[in-house]
Amino acid sequence: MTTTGEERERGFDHTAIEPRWQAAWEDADVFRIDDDAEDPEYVLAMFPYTSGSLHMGHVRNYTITDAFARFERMRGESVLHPMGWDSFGLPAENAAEERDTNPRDWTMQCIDSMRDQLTEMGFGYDWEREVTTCEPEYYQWNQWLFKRFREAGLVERQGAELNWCPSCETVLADEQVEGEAELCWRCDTPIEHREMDQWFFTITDYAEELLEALDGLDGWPNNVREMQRNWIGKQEGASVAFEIPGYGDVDIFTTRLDTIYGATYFSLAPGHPVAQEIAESNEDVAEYIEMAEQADEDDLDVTSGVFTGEYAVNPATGEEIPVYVADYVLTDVGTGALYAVPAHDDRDHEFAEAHDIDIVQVVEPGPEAEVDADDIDVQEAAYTPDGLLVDSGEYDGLHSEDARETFVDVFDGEERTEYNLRDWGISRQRYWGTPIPMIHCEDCGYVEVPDEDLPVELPEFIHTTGNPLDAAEEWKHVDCPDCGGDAVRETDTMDTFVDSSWYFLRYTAPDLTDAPFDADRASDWMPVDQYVGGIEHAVMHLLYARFFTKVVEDLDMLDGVREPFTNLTNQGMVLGEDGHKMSKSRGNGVSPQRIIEEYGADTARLFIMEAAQPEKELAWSAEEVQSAHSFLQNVYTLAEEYADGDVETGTAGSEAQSASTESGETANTDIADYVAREIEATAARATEEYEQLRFNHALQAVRELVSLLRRYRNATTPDAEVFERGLTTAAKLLSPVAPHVGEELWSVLDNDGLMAESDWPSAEAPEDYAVSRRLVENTREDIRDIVDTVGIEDPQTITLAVAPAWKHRVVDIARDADDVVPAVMQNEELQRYGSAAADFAKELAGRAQYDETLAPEGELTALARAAWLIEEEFDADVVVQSAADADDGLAKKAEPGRPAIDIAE
Ligand code: ANZ
Ligand code: ZN
Repeated sequence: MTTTGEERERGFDHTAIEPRWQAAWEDADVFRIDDDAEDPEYVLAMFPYTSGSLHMGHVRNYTITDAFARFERMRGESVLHPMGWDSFGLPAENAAEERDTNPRDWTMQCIDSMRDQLTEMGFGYDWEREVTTCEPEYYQWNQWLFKRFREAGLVERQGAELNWCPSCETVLADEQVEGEAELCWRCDTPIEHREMDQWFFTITDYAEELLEALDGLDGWPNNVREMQRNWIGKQEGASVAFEIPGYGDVDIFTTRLDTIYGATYFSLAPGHPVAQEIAESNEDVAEYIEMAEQADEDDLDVTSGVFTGEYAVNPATGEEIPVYVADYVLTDVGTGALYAVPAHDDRDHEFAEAHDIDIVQVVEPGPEAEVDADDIDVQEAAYTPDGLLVDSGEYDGLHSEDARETFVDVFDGEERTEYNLRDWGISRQRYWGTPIPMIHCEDCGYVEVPDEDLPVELPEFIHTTGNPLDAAEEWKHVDCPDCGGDAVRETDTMDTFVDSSWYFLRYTAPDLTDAPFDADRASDWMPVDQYVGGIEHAVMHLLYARFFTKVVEDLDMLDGVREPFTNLTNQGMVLGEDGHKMSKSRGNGVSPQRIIEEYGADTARLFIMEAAQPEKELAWSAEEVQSAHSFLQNVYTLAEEYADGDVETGTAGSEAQSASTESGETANTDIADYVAREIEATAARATEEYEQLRFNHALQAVRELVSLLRRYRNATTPDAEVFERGLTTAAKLLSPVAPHVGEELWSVLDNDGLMAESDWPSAEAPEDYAVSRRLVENTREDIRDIVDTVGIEDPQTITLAVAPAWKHRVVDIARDADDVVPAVMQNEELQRYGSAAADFAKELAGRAQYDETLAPEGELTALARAAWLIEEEFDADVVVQSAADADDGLAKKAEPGRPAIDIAE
């Protein structure tokens, strides 16, 4: 123990300690993980887009994983906690334009400054595993994987609607189209929609597995799983052919085959081949299709459509129904054709009203329905639930569900499952992304860039209105790998979601030059145990990452890992003090930099973790930031005072074990026991909370422990060993969240090495902790009640008498007995207590439950240990007695779990 003797200013200076410990961690390689580590705990935060500066959302996200990683590491786990950069994307191109630089230099600058900010926050990453997606060392593997996917039949060229600026003659990303009027961001010309061929990953091949496997992801929030289910949108239905004379049979897809008798018109998507065929000889239809293709999806309402003059034959009724081409029918959903039933579908109803089409009811509510059949008027509104068939020929009275089954055979249909999920279009007409490794040759068509020519590196950035890659003449023109003739490179780059679909695999071997990741290591290290990030990625990123994982497993690059993330946590939003989402544009932002400078990283981290559980919204509060800061200073000051010998300590009981005691005083054993048990219990509770990522609860426990230590010090001469253990435990439990202060405390308390590398406190709650605590709390509560109701001004002595053993016996019997009184009366042992036992049994019989209690000796000990708290609270002496020692009158009132209380003034 160091005693300086002289008074000095207490507290820590965050500007001094934080950089110091950051350097110490770095020197000691605390966060490095060896390649040969076996199945480490994989803790991962979604890597940031390289905007140049961290915002509070990042800080929150990364504090969560860092605290959890540190917790696991101290518990003895080897922990993989890497960080990288999602560094491709359009904003870098815009920034480069604005600043007259190029996306690469701009991005690298952003990375450097963000890396510094992360370090200043005290986040501990294995920087040797840093992954940067805009480096050819990384993106070459996007290209390589693209080729493997293509070989596996998972890459297709399909038409897709793109934004086209007729003035700039270029395709625009959605982000480059501005406002309702949809103007080009550069020249303000209204954009057009053009159908163009694009590269797609056929994620729909995995739709069923992506859906099914969601059930097994029980470490994921339900809402995310539900969002993915909806996104995949499985529909079970049937396809049936309708004949359109002159054009042959046209397959429709329906989920309501039971309503086929009510079909009063037929609809084709503008892109349906039969619609196109009709357009050849029908100008109205041709015009409509042209218009629909130009328009944005949401521009047309559901009533938009054109009658073709053709009719389709309803196979159920033999009737001819008019054929429309309507934009609400989507070309790539189902078969792109449907029969419409205005009486039972809202959309069809609206369309029928607008086009004056018949509405024929064929389903009515069954007996189990809440509405009466007579109250339904399908002319007014569609009746959409299942029911009983009417006006359906020989099938009247059949239930919808049965009809759907029956009709598949009757109308020669086929059961068919459809998904809302579309294939993943990965083509982007911009520079700052992964070049798609394809070459187009007039003679050979699309030819892959051979593996040995990978990576296809990005050429120098060119300032231009269109896609810089289109302007990179030298880069663009190459020889065809097949025939050697003149050919052109694909100038589209990949969606940046490709980068983030497998970066978590690359962390296993970030420098590997002959494969995207180390297959054995990845198979061992994956899946990620705890993944933390924003809810905005609930669908796209998480679905694509799941898709990639399944594909690479099927390509034998991974073994036995079909899901990437076992546990997922979406951190809630950070709100400004005004209660709105914190954002630059609102001006309610708090910059992490400023908080670090003013209060230090630990304060920011502690505030964030105490203010709300990770999934909940967090409202910024300057006051609470201040309070977090004070708490850290107070803990630190208490430790310093102890270290400086300003806390007078002694040794409890006879077994003097603390060599650090200088004063040689005797400390009260009961109190020391009490505090020691609270220390253990706190460690147990905090551990459990950390495991569940309920950091705020864990920290609450730490705060309680610290205030107990302070009371301990004020109430008596603390036992040195117990007091120091309390401080050390509090420091350790605090350190995942406030690691710099943790280290500082560790060294103030005279320990060697780093706290980050020390062991987590043992996490077993002491024996009978919960029951003892309840006994003490109830007793204190009862004393307060008595003092209040009786109006005792100045209590002198509080006597507590615990119940005798026989009463415990009665409770034990009551606990198991159906009929308490007879069960007690029949007990031989208890008979000698006569009417007292009977009375007590009668009293118990009226109660609903019997809490677990301690044996009489246990109660005596527990109350004796806690007597000091009662003495402190009521400023009175406390006497704890067994039933035998107590006054008869008092002892009689004692019950198990509820000592009798006498208060003398
Ligand atoms: C007849 C019918 C009658 C339908 C009825 C519904 C209700 P949901 O409803 O979301 O499960 N459909 C089929 N192909 C389509 C396409 N390419 N574009 C737009 N809609 C299409 O989706 C299934 C229903 O969507 C199908 O069932 C079909 O309309 C329509 F009382 O067929 B239904
Ligand atoms: Zn060729």
